[in-house]
Amino acid sequence: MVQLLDEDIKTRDVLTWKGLHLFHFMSSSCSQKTRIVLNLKGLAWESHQLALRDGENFTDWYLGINPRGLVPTLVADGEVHIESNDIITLLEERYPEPKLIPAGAEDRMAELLEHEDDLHLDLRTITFRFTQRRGKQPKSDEAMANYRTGGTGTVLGREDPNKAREIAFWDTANTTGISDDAVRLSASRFREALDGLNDTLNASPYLMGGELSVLDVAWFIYVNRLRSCGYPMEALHPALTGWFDGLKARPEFAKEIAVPPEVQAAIDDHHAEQRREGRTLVDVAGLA
Ligand SMILES: N[C@@H](CCC(=O)N[C@@H](CS)C(=O)NCC(=O)O)C(=O)O
Repeated sequence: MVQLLDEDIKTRDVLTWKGLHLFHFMSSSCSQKTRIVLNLKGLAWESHQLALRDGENFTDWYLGINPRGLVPTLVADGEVHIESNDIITLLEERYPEPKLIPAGAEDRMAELLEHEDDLHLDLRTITFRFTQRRGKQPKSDEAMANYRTGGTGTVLGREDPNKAREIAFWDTANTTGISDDAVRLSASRFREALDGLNDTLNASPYLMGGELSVLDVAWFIYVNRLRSCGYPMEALHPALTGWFDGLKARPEFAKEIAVPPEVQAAIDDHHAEQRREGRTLVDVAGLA
């Protein structure tokens, strides 16, 4: 669990906040995951939206509560929690109804969520190439300069290696761009993971058996993003399609993944160009 220690937190005003406050971004996958769990549990929370593309997650204020500069962050009665999977696990512990981690499966769930989180940079790699155009330099020099120096740089009292990994990702995206090799590697990791999920769903309605769990929420979000990037989900992993459509029909899920028409138009336009150039996700990753 990543509940920040007092020494990790530079932005002190949140320490007196009451109730649940979520810092998030509408189309961020990890934010969507957290919001769906809040919806399923019927919890009231205060929304604090950050515009990632304007660098609002790299300000001194925000780095003061999330030294990694990532969304989401949950402030719960003055405690600061980061990492979406830790946040949803915390919500499950504190608000056990409806149950979203089967009794006795807590350790197994932690492992499965870790596996999902390990693929997060792969999701970002694919997202930045295959949703709307991101421009030659997705993060401005000013945002990156703030990012490098802002916040304590520590998580749980120790210098945070994740921040260096994030900086390396953005430096690559800003300079050489996301390469075809990186796309191929990320897509092959997903293909393997999704094959496994497809086998599970051939045998049971949900990823942990007969009941919905946080694992379904986490993978629903990934599957949604990959589909919108042009990943051939139905052709490669057909069991995931019925599972996905069933979840998408639920309002708690549907409202969190709604895409504004102008964003959808920008994605469609980018895909049309990629089709003309033979540079779709299927083409680049050889997924056909
Ligand atoms: N492991 C983290 C990953 C969080 C993450 O990477 N969030 C993305 C949005 S989905 C983000 O904040 N990206 C920063 C940016 O795009 O500037 C978690 O699960 O919370």
